Amino acid sequence: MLKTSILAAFLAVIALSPAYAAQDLCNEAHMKKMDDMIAKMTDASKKKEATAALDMSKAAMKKGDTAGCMKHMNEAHKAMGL
Ligand SMILES: [Cu+2]
Repeated sequence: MLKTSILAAFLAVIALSPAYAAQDLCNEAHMKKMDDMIAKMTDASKKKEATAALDMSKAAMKKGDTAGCMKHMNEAHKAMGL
């Protein structure tokens, strides 16, 4: 069940042009926005989770690893409740 919905979500992302989505989210402007949003989080453990995921996302972005950047970005979004 869970695997099926993850796969469905994954396919939906591909259908919606991953290049555009990655370009839209894996950049300095969005990272700044994420930092601001995380700074406003009130749940300490979720905040820590989001910060850790975003750090990994930034590291992947610097390496030019867009897939890794998006993977960790999604984890950060999830921790943020997005
Ligand atoms: Cu983001």
